[in-house]
Amino acid sequence: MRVLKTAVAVAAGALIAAGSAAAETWDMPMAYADGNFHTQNGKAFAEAVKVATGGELEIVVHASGSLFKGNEIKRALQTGQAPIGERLLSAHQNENILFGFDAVPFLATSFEASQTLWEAARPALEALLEEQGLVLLYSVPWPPQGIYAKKDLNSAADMEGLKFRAYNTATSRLAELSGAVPVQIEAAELSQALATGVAESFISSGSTGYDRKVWEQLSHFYDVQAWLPRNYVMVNKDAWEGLDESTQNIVRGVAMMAEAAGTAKSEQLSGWYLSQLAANGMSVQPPGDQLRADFEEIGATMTAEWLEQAGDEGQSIIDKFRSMQ
Ligand code: PCA
Repeated sequence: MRVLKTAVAVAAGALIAAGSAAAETWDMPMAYADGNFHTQNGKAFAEAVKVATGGELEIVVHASGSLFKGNEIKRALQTGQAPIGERLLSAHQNENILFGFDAVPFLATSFEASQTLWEAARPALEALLEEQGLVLLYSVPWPPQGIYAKKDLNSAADMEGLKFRAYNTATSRLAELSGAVPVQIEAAELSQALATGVAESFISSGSTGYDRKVWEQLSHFYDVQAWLPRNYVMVNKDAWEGLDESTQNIVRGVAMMAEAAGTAKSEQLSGWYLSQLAANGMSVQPPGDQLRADFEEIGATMTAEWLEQAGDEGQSIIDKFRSMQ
């Protein structure tokens, strides 16, 4: 009896060892709130990978910048500190201007145009990431970007001197060109920055305004629809190459579905977020004529600056985008 028990225990131990040798667990840092639609989509992606690989690959999502802060995630992936993660790539426009193709003002302002721009830019982005040791899996846009403030903004002149929270160089530049004072803050720290007066205005989607309950400090949202920046889920190349081919194929397939599902969700929730801002007492409106005209002028300057820095590669993305429309 004792021998049998020992044999069963040994066999069970061997099975567990065999199972754990084959199965892999990947930590997935994400920068945004747990309830945010990107995070929820990332969790659905992780769950689907687990089911579809029969548990061979388990992805564990860490939301709200809890494992790595937003501005640390890309480096963590490149250095292999995390195998997979999500990042707003336009935040790295200062590293390579191409990362900012999705934050060029008024280039693509609808979900449809954002999709076309993405199709035009994807090969160049994939190649750039590959050079940096990263494999792109999927990308999902945020809803269109508008301006938050705690007073009426009738023109850019009304933004003079406002402490303006920025999330990348494009949003800093927009602040500067409007006479505001930019300060870089991750979405995870936004509520605190508004509460302590470090920031009093910013540009973002209804999604981030809703996630951060900004109606507690701010009163106005202007639906400028300046651009739809994207989040990107990427894998460290060595980690990717460590997967067998069939697992890679499964992950690719699930990623395609996550891109489609996340994009549909973003579009579907876009109006709902704005209705929630209004339901919580904010004035939600399109920009007036002067504010719109001022932003268009600022946008033209920023577009010219982006094209100048992005050179032929940037121009060819834009030419391809225009030819596809
Ligand atoms: N929310 C993110 C990026 C774009 C958006 O809509 C943020 O404000 O940080």
